[in-house]
Amino acid sequence: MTTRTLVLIPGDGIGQEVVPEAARVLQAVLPTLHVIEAEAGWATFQRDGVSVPATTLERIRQAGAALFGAVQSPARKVAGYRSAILTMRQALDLYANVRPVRSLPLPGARPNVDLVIVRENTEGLYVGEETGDGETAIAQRRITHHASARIGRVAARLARHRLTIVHKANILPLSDGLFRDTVRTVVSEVRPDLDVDELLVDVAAYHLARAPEQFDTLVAPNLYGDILSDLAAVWCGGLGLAPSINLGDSIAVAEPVHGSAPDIAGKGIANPIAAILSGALLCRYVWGEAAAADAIEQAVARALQEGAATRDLGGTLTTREMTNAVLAALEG
Ligand code: GGG
Repeated sequence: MTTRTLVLIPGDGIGQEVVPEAARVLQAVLPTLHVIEAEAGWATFQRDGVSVPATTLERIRQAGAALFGAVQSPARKVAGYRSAILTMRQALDLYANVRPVRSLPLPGARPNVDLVIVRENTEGLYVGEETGDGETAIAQRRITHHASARIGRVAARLARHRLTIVHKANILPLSDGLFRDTVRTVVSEVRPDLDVDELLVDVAAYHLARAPEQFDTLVAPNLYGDILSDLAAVWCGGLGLAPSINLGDSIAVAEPVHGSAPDIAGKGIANPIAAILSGALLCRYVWGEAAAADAIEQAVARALQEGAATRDLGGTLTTREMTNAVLAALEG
């Protein structure tokens, strides 16, 4: 029997509540899963002066898989601080952020949405190179052939029949043009069967809001992918239900798309579904356990169908009760 190790990194705010619950579900489908804990986030920085301790990075490297909760970063510059999630993505070269958006059985939800946003995860505006003198501020936005080619390969691998390249090359012909052209070339080499098209990011936002069913897989530079995936999360029932996974070549960190939600942190009412579904992505993309991933996803759908909902979905369940409903559906 394979023994796998998962590093749990709850992080800030509701990450502390949803990550242990997601681990319970993972251990129900993979009973031999070995779970260890590690720290990262704003609270870690305030205590230790570093947002991601070297021991955390080392544990993730050794295990190859982690489940991260959420991070809360201050909206002002703090000397020496760098966001924990950005640090992990860059230090571990987690270059692809994969965000599936699938309709869930919720009252009033939109049916037939089943799309994936593949977001470049290491460059764009997130290189974090800003200068400013109080009068003018400049942020570097870097696009490279190397990063565009490898995100193109991931998107080509994940797309079923259609791949939409998102860019703004009419305004940024050098940078977004490089992204678009590189992805197109790579995809035509590795998946000549795919139907490849492209949309300006603003047009992509319009179509994602108007007719999300038409999309299969979208690939986008970092910031566009971030914004579009939050927009698209509306269609799976909201951010509390939206999973994601950061993939490198041999390391992965899954994380719910939502943040630390300080307004409800500590109350035990945060929705654990996004974290639970992020665990399913580890099963599918990292451990090759497609049956376990399917089981988790189907149990979540059944629990929601049977009326289970945490308070942010208008229900009355606590975080633990929602997880218990998923566990019961797994057994049922
Ligand atoms: N689980 C994703 C998450 O925590 N998102 C919030 C986020 O990225 N905040 C920006 C930051 O604090 O670095």
